[in-house]
Amino acid sequence: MNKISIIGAGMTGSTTAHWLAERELADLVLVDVIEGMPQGKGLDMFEAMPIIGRDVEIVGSNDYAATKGSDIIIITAGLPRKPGMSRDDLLTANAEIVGKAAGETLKYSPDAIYIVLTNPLDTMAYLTLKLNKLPRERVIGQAGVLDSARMRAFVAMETHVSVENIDCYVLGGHGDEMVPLTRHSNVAGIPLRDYLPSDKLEAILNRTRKGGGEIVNLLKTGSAFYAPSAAVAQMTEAILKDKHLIVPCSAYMQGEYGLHDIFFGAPVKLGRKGMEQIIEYQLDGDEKILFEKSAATVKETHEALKKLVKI
Ligand code: TXD
Repeated sequence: MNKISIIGAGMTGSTTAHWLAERELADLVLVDVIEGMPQGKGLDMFEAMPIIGRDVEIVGSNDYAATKGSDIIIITAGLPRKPGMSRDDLLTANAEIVGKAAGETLKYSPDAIYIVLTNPLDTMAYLTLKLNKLPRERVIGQAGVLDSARMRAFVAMETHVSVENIDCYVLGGHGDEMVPLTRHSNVAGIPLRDYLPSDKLEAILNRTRKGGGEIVNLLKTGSAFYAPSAAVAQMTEAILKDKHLIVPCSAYMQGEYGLHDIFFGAPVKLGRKGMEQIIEYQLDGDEKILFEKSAATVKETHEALKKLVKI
């Protein structure tokens, strides 16, 4: 059986475990700093397994030793946003938490692939890669699957077409400058910008960019977790089953899209080695401008991180 450790057993971490257990993909370990909480959630979830008929072990711990020998480490530890906060406002607090989680887990699972969720996402993935000195194949940030799913959901609401017929690609950084692509996104093969009138399309793009904030404002405490954890479960399955699935993820750029030394959202092929390939779309002039703007914002946060942590 494969083994997956989820660091941070809060809303996103525990819901990720839930989706993963249903898929019977791996034994699961939940780690959190709160005493008893990951143990309680792990036991409760394991007690559901006889009902749904899945043979996976699920345990919780406050000790990183429990993560020993993991194939995949999922990092969701850290503070979520409150209404009015940007993802970047979380940088100082979460850099410390993610730095610790990355370092401690590597001691017990030197070969693991990391999927990072904690915000500010692109920069936390960058921190994990740099601190742990890992090859770029082994660190992937989750953002694009979620942002694209939000866009797909909004298109489905507008068009009354099955969500399965709708493919969307939201690339760039996981912030307000993310780049929803309308030429590459489509409804049953018809490019979105041909399918929807421009005002409706523009409204969907705006709602997508602010999709995370919309949930934060509704929940008042905490941020989205169902769709984010479904996204990470899809990525995890693609890796463990060596599917070579192309989905938008945050990956470390080494020249792709003209970018260097930055985590950035792009279509990425996921398989057993982790991030197997970054797919480069042909971008038109307008799309290039949006990419550059988004990359500049992510770079700024990477630079702010470098002032906080020696990497
Ligand atoms: O798309 C994405 N990338 C995201 C990112 C989608 C959803 C959530 N996203 C981010 O993940 C969010 O902005 C936060 O930065 C993290 C966690 O969000 P979540 O909603 O799960 O927050 P919770 O419910 O507060 O859970 C965080 C848990 C909580 O139980 C803390 O006790 C724990 O993290 N925590 C720690 N665990 C282990 N080790 C340390 N040091 C630690 N510190 C806090």
